[in-house]
Amino acid sequence: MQSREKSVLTLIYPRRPSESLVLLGLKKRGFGEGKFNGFGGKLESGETLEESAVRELKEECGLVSKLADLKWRGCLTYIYNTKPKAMEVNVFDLQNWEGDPIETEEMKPRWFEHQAVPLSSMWADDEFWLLQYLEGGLQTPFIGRFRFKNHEGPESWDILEHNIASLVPASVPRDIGGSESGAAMVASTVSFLNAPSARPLESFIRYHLSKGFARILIFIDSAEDLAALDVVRRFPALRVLHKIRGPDLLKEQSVKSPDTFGAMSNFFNEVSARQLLDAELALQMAPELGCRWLLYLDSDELFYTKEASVVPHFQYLERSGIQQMSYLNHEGVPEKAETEDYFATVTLFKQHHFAVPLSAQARSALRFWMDRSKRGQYFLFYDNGKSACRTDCHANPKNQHIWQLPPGSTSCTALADPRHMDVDGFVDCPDPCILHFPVCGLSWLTGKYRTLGRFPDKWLGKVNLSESFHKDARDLAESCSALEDLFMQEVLLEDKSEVGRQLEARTCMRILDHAELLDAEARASAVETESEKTILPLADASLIGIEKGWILSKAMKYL
Ligand code: 8OG
Repeated sequence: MQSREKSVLTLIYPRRPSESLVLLGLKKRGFGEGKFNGFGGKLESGETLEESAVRELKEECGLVSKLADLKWRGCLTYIYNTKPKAMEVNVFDLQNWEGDPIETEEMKPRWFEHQAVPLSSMWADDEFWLLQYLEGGLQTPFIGRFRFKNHEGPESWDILEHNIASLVPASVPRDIGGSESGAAMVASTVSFLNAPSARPLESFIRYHLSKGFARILIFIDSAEDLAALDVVRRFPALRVLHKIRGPDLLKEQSVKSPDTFGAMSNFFNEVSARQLLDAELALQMAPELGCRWLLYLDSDELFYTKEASVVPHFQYLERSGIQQMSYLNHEGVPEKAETEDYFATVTLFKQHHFAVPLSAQARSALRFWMDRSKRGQYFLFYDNGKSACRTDCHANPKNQHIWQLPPGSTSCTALADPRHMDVDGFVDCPDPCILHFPVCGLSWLTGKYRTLGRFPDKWLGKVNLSESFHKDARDLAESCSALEDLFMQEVLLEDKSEVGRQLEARTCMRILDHAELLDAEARASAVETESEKTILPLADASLIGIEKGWILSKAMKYL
């Protein structure tokens, strides 16, 4: 299973709405020759999306636009059965410009009244949305996806799939200012310097944007990380913001978060210290950007929901007076040794142990993981969930997992922790949850520990790191073959019958929709999942005393 590569393009419609006029151009050569369309094209290397739009507009019809006058309105993905790459086309509205349209080598511009737009001489998808958009009937922002039989010739009229919809309007403030109910921001500190590719960052952003997060804020942990920078610049600046680690950010953080800055100043070489400062800055920026909720994630995590959008969930929290909500995290299991993009390819997850049924089958399936791990671990990484927090409640990040709220605030959790059961704060919430994809490929494991270096035995000078996979990987990082052995032994699961047993016992679960949303060819593995389902009998989830005790003891770390 592989994610489909995408070219990023722009498409600009200069308009005079009061006169119902739109400027289109007849394409004189190349892709789309003979068709009328808006103006735009492919991003060139080093350009931002908006810079590219301004350049294409000038080149194709001579109009000069300011960056700020371009208004991002939506994103359309085009797949052609005859082309391996998909096209991700960002649609911009433009109502202010300088100059008059001129014919160029590429395009012959012409004004059209809306009702006279020549749909029969345009790309076939346009009849599904363009007039509605121009007339204000399609609420923006919108996302769409079209599959064509061919990218040229008569078969380019055959649309095999079409789908276009407005994003939940509240989720994305059209312009800066004003906070909408349910509007949320995802922030993350990322480093792809030693990584096999920056494709997962692209998927991280694309996934959260299409799930209705209003803004994504990316802290690029090193100014040398050009691959990460290149990715963030290809998304609309209205929704994807970034900050780069360097003197300016350091200064901003020292001014805006003097306490945390002072407390962390001896630990800047530890990624956790930098993350704490970034999370705090994100919390300060979010309300200014119209976001009522903040979720601070790592770049190997997705905020998963089966629903089309996260907005109704955050609106529900608002109505319930909840200021912080902690979600269960599930841990990805790679079934192949290498992947360029773990988000698009990993579909098997160990369920959080609080979500594992208390059955004999589950006990034996948990044993499998603990026996193959040198440190007897079921999860190889954290199991304390991640939290979303209201941005107006004066919280401080305790760590990357949870926020410290002022007294009187309401925090709830989906983690039914028997060690300190918070009966009032417990909310049964299997969805949304966090999908964690740690070291989901051998080169991701080696890259991660090369980047982390020899981190100290104490976290931020205080908390002792336990003997764990994490510490073992640090100690083995110098030797590629030792890391490979660790990966084969403790991370990778190639054995299909064991996968089947884990699914049957419901320790593991198969989730496909994130991969499908990212345009991976997830269907092949969906078929596999079907057969997994049909061959295997349903798990016996009845509660048996000894299993219940064993699993709860495991959860409480007594075993
Ligand atoms: O640089 P060039 O002119 O080749 O860029 C193609 C332009 O056409 C760009 O603005 C995006 C737009 N475009 C496609 N494919 C499709 C499509 O299938 N439908 C529509 N409406 N526009 C398209 O590249």
